[in-house]
Amino acid sequence: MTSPTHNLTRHWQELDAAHHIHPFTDTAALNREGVRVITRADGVYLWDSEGARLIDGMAGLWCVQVGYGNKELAEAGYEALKTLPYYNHFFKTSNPWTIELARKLASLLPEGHERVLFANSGSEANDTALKLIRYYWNLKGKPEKKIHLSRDYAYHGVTMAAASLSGLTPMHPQWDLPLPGFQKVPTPYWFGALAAGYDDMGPDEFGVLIAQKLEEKILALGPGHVASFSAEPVQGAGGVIFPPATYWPEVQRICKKYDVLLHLDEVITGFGRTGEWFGAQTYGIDSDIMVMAKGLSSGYQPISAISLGARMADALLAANEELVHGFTYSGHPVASAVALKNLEVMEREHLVERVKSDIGPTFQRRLRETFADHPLVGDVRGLGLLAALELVPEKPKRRFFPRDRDVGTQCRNYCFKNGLVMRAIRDTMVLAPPLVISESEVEEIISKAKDAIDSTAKDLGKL
Ligand code: PXG
Repeated sequence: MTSPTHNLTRHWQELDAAHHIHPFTDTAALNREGVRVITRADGVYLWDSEGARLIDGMAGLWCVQVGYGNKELAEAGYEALKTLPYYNHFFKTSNPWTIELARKLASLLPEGHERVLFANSGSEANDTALKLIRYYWNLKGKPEKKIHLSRDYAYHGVTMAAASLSGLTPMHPQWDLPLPGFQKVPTPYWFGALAAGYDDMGPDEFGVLIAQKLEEKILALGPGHVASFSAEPVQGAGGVIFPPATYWPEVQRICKKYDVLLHLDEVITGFGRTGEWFGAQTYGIDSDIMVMAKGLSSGYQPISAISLGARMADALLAANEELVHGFTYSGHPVASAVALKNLEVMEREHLVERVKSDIGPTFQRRLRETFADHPLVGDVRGLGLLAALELVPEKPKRRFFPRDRDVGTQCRNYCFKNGLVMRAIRDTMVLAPPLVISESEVEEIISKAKDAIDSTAKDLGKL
């Protein structure tokens, strides 16, 4: 490709505006502004076509665990492309990379999860999981167990079923969703509890209260009608919501009591983000079915997986019939080769241990040292390399700015201007950097984030 020049940027912006419709974007508005064209990346940095460098505090979309520019992953993909660029698993066939990947995942997953299916995205994996849940209850002679419960603020993807499962309400009206049979329960978002109308109480008490809302919902619907409860161990795109310690034990008790399958969405929390391989391990969650994507290949290739706990795997195999499901690209050899290499690199470099006991704690400590007393920051929360800063009008009140002030977007715009990618979810600023980030890069993120938050605070007359 020609080296980027000013004219090339304009050229790409015009072509993009003429032909490309963007995800989760007002494309008409973007076309007036002109898109930013990212041309290369290395480590934790991105460069655009104007030569501007950005430090990526979001690991792409929460996925680039090993950082950008890892040659081993690139070479693994190239080797597979040369050797077996495509073949499928439909005709009683398989390939070495997918087989090895399935085995590797079984060794990393929580106990009991010995078998996996592959897909190409988190949405497809969740869609598949819901089909398998429906199939399970049909096999068990309980076809009336069909309702899928999930939480407010959940993000599970965009297919018809995954969007129905999602609890971010703006995801529904354009498509007449949710589909029938999808119902929501509240989220254990303690920081937002007062604003949502709950009484003032500590996180532990709140965790139990919200778990019990799940129980109330199951009882109201009738346990005989409820198929599953779906949840992210820590809610990501909904606002980086860490559950109080009391929440997951209570949820598990309730799911067991009413025979409701527990479907864990590990798309963000999987592959080291919270300091263990999976959020299930961080929170001690015993699930029936898990989905993973993103960090599985560090985003280098589209690939996702669904793992089955013993109960579901046994039922599926005991059925002794064709599983009428699968994608052309399920277990793609190139994606599998890259994912396998990604897991090898993560293990060899001890990236998960690093998040747990080295860079993760440093990141968390430095965020708290820098922002705990900041006049605009009402909460600093996080674990491993996942964190959120709540921008609030008045601390320590746990109240929010009016939505139309769009303080988060204002802050995010300052971040981009300062060369930092930090995401705003409502007025919650979110960080999830690559797991290979160094201490000095953490300092760079924190200093750029502080500049942006200071500038936002000044605009609001708070500094
Ligand atoms: N589950 C979770 C928990 C996710 O975060 C998906 C499923 C869907 O994965 P696919 O591969 O179908 O996109 C996700 C994806 C954001 C953002 O802005 C987050 C996601 C995707 C796009 C944007 O935070 N998460």
